[in-house]
Amino acid sequence: MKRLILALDVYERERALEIAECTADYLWAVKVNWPLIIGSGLGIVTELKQVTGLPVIADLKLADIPNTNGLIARRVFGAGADYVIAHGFTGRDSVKAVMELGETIIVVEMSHPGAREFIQPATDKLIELTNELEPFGVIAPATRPERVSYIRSRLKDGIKILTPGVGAQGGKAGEVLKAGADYIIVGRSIYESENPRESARRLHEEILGV
Ligand code: BMP
Repeated sequence: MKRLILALDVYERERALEIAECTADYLWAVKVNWPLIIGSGLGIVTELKQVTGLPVIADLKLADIPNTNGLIARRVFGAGADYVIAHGFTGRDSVKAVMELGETIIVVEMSHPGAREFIQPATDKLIELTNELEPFGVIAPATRPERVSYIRSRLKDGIKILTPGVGAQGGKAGEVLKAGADYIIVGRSIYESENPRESARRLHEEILGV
């Protein structure tokens, strides 16, 4: 089973397409974030889908009023994105505005140290919101497997857990999958490596071994 998501945080269109194409065999999906959209335009979503045949996750971390979230999400789903990531802290109405347009992933906790300041204290409420709205999945930190276990234990069955933070941020694929993650999100350890295909293959093997 494929459980690896490539975080394609480069600016350049050609580099992005090249890395996505050569790693696609080992991926479940490709995630695009602001750097790639700013550098290459929204059309990259459509192109990545054509080149890889994989789902594309638009990691926009939408955090606005419902109308603005909806205006953004409509265009991004329209470009072919299969999933859009939204923050939950802006409230149910803002998240629902995205969910009405397509499959949504809600941030319930982040992987960086600063997440402890404001996001982690709100995780329980964000889990509650998620269980009520039942989106496709949530973002949780691969850098803190114990938090992934905690989130898993409180999340409704069927809601997927996607975890960034493996590799460059210090998280370990095996540990976070054992803690309950469904997918791992990896960026720099793949796209900055000398051989992105080989790096993706190794991570895929590690996943299969769990
Ligand atoms: P990297 O493997 O290079 O650290 O990339 C991780 C990716 O996941 C980046 O696109 C980052 O924006 C995203 N991400 C994260 O690292 N932590 C989070 O809590 C949420 C994220 O979306």
